[in-house]
Amino acid sequence: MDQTGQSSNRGAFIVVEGLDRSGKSSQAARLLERLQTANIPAKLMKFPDRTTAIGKTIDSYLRSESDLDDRAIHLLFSANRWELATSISSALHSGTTLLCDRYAFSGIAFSAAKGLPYDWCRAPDISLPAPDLTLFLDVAPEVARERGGYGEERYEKEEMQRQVRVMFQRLGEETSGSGGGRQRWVTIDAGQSIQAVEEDIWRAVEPLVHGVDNPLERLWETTAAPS
Ligand code: DGP
Repeated sequence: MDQTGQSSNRGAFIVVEGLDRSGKSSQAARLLERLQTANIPAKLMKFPDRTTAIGKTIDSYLRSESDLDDRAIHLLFSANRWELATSISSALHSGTTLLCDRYAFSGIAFSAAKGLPYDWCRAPDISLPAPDLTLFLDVAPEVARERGGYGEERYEKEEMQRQVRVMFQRLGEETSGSGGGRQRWVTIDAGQSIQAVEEDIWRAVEPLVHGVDNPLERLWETTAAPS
C-alpha cells in the first residue's frame, strides 16, 4: 500500500513530449498498439484535450480564431490538465498504463519560449500527477520543417520551435536528476527512422510496463499524490 492507501502496484505514467512534427503522436500510437498486443492494459491521452469546454477555448486560440492574453491561455492549458488529473490518477491505480501525448513540460516550454518567466510558467502545474517517465523526442526544427512543413497553427513557426527546444532541454536537465535511481527523462533522437525511434522508445518503456511499485508522486513535489 502507498501513502494514499492504494495498492502500490499500479500502471506506469508515461509522457511523450517534443516539438511540433517530432513524430510524437505517431510514436505514442505505435507504443499503445505494442502494449495492447502484449496484453498490457493501456490507454492513450492527449493534451491539450480539445473536447472539453476549456479545450474548445484552447483549440480556437491555437487556430488563431480568438486571441487571449499570454498568461490567460497559459492558465487554461494548465486547467485543461487539472480537469483530467483525477482520472489520470484513478486509471493508474486501477492498473492501466497511461501514455500521454504532451503534458506539463509542453506547458512550460511553449509559454516560456514566448518570454513568460520560467518559474511563473511552472507554478500552476505543481502537484499534478508526476510521470514515471518522460520521453523527449528531440529533432532539430529545420528537420521537423522538412517533414512536410509546419501546419497553420499559432506556434508552428521555426523560430518559435527553436526557443521551445531550448526550454525542453532545460526541463530535461532539471528532470533527469530527480528520479530516485530511475531515469525520469529520456531524450530520444527523433531524427532517426520511424522504426529506430520506436525501438529506442521501447527500450526505455519496457522496464515499466508490468507495473510500478513506487507511489504516484506529484510534479515538483516529493510527496505522493492522492487518488
Ligand atoms: P498538438 O495538439 O500536440 O499539436 O499541440 C497543439 C499546440 O499547442 C502545439 O503547438 C503545442 C502547443 N501546446 C501544447 N500544450 C501546451 C501548453 O500547455 N501551453 C502552451 N502554451 N502551448 C501548448
